[in-house]
Amino acid sequence: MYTLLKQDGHARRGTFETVHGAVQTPAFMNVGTSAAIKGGISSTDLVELKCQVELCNTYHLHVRPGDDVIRAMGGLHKFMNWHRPILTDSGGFQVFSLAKLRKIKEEGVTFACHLDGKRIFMGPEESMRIQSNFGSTIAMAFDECIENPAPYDYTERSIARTTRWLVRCKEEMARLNAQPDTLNPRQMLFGINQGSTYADLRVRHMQEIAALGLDGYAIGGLAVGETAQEMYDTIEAVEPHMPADRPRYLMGVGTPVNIIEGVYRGIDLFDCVMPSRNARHGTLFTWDGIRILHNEKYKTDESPLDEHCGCPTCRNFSRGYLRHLFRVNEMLGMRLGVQHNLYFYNTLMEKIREAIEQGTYDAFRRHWVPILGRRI
Ligand code: PRF
Ligand code: ZN
Repeated sequence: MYTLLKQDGHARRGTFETVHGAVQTPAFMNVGTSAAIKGGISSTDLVELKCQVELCNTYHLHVRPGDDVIRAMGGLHKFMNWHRPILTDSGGFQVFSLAKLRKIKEEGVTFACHLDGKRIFMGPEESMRIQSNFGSTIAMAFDECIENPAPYDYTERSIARTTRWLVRCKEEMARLNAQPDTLNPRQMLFGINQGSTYADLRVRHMQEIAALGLDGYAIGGLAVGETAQEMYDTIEAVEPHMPADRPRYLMGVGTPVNIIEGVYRGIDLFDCVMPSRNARHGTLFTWDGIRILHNEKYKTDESPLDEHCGCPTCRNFSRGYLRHLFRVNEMLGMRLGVQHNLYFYNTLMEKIREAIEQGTYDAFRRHWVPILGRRI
C-alpha cells in the first residue's frame, strides 16, 4: 500500500508498505541481476549501504540456476539471505536486449539464450510462474521494450499487445497467489507503460493499464536511445495519467541528475546498473561531481574518495590507494568502489526525501544538478 506523505510540486514523499517491510520513497533499488550485486557486495553489506530494495532478473535467474532451484531453496529471500523487499523484472527487457534470434508472437517470445544458444519460450504466464517461484515482493509485468526511435505504427501495435499481455499477467498472478503452496501469496504486480516517445500513445497505454487496478505502475521503454530531454518530456506527458495512490517506477534510470529530474516530475522508484557498473571501471559519484579515479592527479592524493561521504570506503581509504587498486585491476578496488557508489545513490535518495519533506525540492534540484553532473 502506498501512502503519500507530502507533495512538493510534482515531487512525492511517500511510504510503500509490502509484506517484506516498508519502503521510504523516492527510493533507489539496488541491482543484483543474478541474485548478487556485482563487485562482491553481499546482502549483509547492503544493510550498511542503506539499500531498501534489491532488484533481480527473471531472465538471468531462470537460465541459471533455474527458478525451480530457487523455489527448492525456499525462494529468493532465503536464497540470498535478504529479507527486505525484492523486485523482480519480468524478463521482457532482457529478452529484447540480450537474447538473440527472438521471434515475437501473440503467445510470447521465443529466443536463443545469450549463454548457450538454447531456445527458450517466455510469455506472460511463464514470466509470472517464474517470478512466483522466486516469491519476490514485487513482480513486473511481461512487456515489450522497444528501442528509440521507433516507427509510430509499430509502437501502436506493440503497446496493444503489451496491454493484452498485462491482462494475462494479472490473471496468472491471481491464480498463482491463490495456490495453497505459493511462496508469497501477497506478491504484487506492477504494470509497465510503453509507447516510445509518442505522447499520445504513452497516455493511451497508461489509461488502459491504469484501468486494470495494479499494485504499481512503471514507465518502461525510456533510456533506450532517446535524448534526456525526450525522456523528461515523455515522463511529463504520462505522469498526470498515473494513479496517484500507487508507486511510480522509472525503469533502468539513471544518473544522479536523471533521478533528481525524475523525482521532480513525480517518480517514486528507480533502478540502474550505473552505480555498480561505473564503480567497477573506476568512475565514482561524489558530492563534488563524477570522479574519474584513473586520472593522474589522484596518484598521490591522500584524501578520501569523497570528503562528504560516510561510507565504509571513504572512512578508510585514500584516492591514491583506490586509484592504484583500479590500475592493477584488484577485486578490492571494485568492491570498495561499488560500496561507495551504492551508498552515494541511497544517500542521494535520503536527501531527496528530506528536501521534499521540507518543501525545498526545487532549490535542491537547482543546487545539485550542475554539481553532480560534472566530471572531476
Ligand atoms: N521493461 C522492462 N524492464 C526494463 C525496461 C523496460 O522497458 C527498461 C527500460 N529502460 C529497463 N528495464 N521489463
Ligand atoms: Zn563513500
